[in-house]
Order: sequence, then C-alpha cells, then structure tokens
Amino acid sequence: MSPRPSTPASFSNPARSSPLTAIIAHAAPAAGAVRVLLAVLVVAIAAAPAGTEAKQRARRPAGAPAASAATAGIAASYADRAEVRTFVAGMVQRHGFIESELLELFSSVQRNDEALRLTAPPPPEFKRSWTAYRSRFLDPLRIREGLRFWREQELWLELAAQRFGVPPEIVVAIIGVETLYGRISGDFRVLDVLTTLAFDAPRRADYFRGELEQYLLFSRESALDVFSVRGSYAGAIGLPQFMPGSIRRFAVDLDGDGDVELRSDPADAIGSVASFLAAHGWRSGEPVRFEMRFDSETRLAPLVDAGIRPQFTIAELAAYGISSNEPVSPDMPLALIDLPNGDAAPSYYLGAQNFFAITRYNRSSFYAMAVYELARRLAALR
Ligand SMILES: [Ca+2]
Repeated sequence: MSPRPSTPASFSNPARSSPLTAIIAHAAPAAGAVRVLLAVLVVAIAAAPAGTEAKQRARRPAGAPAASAATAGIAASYADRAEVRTFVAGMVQRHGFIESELLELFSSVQRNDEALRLTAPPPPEFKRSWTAYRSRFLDPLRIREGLRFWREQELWLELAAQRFGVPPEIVVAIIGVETLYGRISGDFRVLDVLTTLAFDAPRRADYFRGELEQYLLFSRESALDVFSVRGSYAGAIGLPQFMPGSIRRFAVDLDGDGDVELRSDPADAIGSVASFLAAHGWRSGEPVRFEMRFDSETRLAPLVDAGIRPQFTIAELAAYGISSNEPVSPDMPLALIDLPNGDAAPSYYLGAQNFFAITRYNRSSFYAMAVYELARRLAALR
C-alpha cells in the first residue's frame, strides 16, 4: 500500500479510477429514483440559501451528479451539533471568524450521502486490476484531447516547465486523468461534501476537517461565495482537482493576472500542477520508472512490503533477483512498484523519485503509472 500523506493535491478512493470517473460511473440513477429525486429537489430548492443556488439545482438535468442532492435537506442542521460547534470555536480562535456567521453558514449546509458512498472503502472482495485501470485512462478521447490541450496551452506548459522543471506531458496527463482537461471537474457543492466528510464519515474525519478549515480560509481570502464552489465528491476543485489546502499551499498565478483561478484558467491549472510536483520532490530530467525482470516472484515480497518510497539502489535490488531493462544510475534510489491484475499475475516496475512525486498528487500507484503512460503516449504522438 502506498503511504497516506495528509495533504494530497487531490483525493480519491484508490479503488476507483478518479473522482470524476467515479462520478460518471455512479451517475446513472436507479430506476424509480427520479420521482424521489424530484420530491426532494423541491425541498432542496425551498431550503437553498441563495437564489442562484436554487436556480442551479433546478437547471441541472435529472439524475447524474445531481443525485447528490437526493438526500439533501434531510439531516439535522450541522450548526446544532456539538462537534461542529467545537470546530467553529476553533475557527474563531485561530482565524478570527465570527461565530454567528459560521453557525448560520453551517445551518444551511446539506449533508451529501453520495459523497459518503463514493469515498467509502471498496468491498473486501474487490480485486483491483491495473490492466483495466490503464485502459480507462489511455483511451482514444483522452489521447486526442490531450494533444489538443497541449497544442492550445503550449506557451503555458513551456513556462511551467522552465519555472518548475516538470515536463509538459506530465502536466497534460495529470489534468487529463483528473478532469479530461477540465471537461468534468465535478458538480458537488464543495462546502456540503467537505462538511459531510468532516463530520459524518467513519474515516479520515481529521483530514476532511482540515480541508474544511482550508476551504473556509480559501473562500475568505478569495472573496468567494462559500456556497458557490463546486468540485468532486471529495471536495477537489478545478481542472487539476486540488483540495483546498493544496490550493492555498501550492497553486500559482501562472498567467500573472492577479488571480489564482483553477476552475476556469488552464494557465493557472498548469502552473499549479507543476508547482505541486516540484514541491513534492520532482527532479528535472530524471526518469519516472524502469521496466524490470526478476527471478522469482516470492523473493519480491519484502520489497512490496517496503512500500513505494524509493530507497534501494539497483545493486541492492539485484540481491532480490531484480534487474532493470534499461541502464540505471548506480546511486539512484528505487522502489518496487507492484500493480495487481485481478486474478492474473501483477505487473512490476521500478519506481524512481519522480514516480513517488506523482503519488503525492494522488496516493495510488495505479494513478501514477496511468499518468506516466498517458504522458509517454502523448509525447510520442506529438
Ligand atoms: Ca491567473
């Protein structure tokens, strides 16, 4: 298992392909649910705090990500709950928020059960398959649109590469895997999902309370309507699907217009992805991973257990019967990357520091390898 950083740029359940593909995969409403949805929608609209919000709900086509609204408005007010009041007190104390304003805000937050469902761990019988995952992201549409995005954003990609040392194809591939180049960046109200995951999820509550805190700070700093921002079911925002904490720490204003805008500005999204990777140890000009051979699968087990942080030289790996198919610098730290394939044999690679850096973006070896392979394909076709 990959380590679990406290601050990934984006958050997704590793068993699912990405926040967005998960949204698509779970978009189809169950037959008969539409009537319930409509009934609840009326309640939701009546309870909506702002007129524009109500209009957005009403305009949204029945079904799809709007299913997140199906249970809205049912739960008791968050403002009445002790743990929310404790959180609010912390925001007042640490950041000077006004208590009555925050309580009023939380009284309008709607619990989102879809977010809870989509962030739940996969069932134990679920068998992950790298082959299946890979085919979802190296698809013709993502490749074709990736080449177009690269062409259209070439100047910003070059500028980001100069400034942060991250090559264009990696940045393009990350934005492609995350949101299909901004086409699908999530329709969940970020305040609702972060509050739900912070106070109603059985796991990672501390992480999401931290992101909720960051989101409130981000909204205040950016003078945003805190109810207006939409994102993934886990609260990731914009073309690069940054969590609020990552926006505040790593996002950059690449086009220099005075705003950091990840929801609509490809330049800032590009710069921010490169900035994030640079801050997480990306090494300019170094490889991402190597293909490898091995003598016996059983000898690999201790290296799988050692995790994905690169720490072994190629000479040390040779003691486990491993050799690289390509030349490797003798002092380069490497990790064994195992990619399960359902009931078939896993795929194995040697991950270098830059592979590890991509897993800081999304803590999944499947994710990092898909980004790398998409990047390589795009670079080859260009
Ligand atoms: Ca900007």
